[in-house]
Amino acid sequence: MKRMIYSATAACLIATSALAAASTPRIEAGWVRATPPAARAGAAYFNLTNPGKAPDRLLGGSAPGVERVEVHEMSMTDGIMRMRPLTDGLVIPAGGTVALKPGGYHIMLIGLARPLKAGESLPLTLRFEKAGKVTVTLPIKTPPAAGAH
Ligand SMILES: [Cu+2]
Repeated sequence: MKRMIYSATAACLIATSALAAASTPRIEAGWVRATPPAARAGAAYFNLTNPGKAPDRLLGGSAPGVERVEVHEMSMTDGIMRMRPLTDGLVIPAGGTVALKPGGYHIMLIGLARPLKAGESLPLTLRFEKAGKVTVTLPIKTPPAAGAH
């Protein structure tokens, strides 16, 4: 009887890890904005796809040389661009993609130990409610000037 319980538990563990692998969020077209020398904060952008059958939530993360990694939303309120941290995280629907891009959702890199230099890269670890931690290495780039075509 005891043996049967053990094998049932093992089968259950295998099923759970297979499920986790199938629902690991995909991070594509990612980049980090290069910062001027004295900047204390930067931002990262990417397309986030949840291939899983259940919604997941991006909660935050970590990166070397960065004090805090937060999920932010930028929006226009009363004609003013405002930025606010998403304290409950960013929901990614099952099978859906959410774009983190300039002027919208973004990853805020707060408390930079050193500037983010174009041409270098930043390993960014993202923390999800269900999928746990996912690490991606993003290129650091200087975007075209605002308003440029
Ligand atoms: Cu922000």
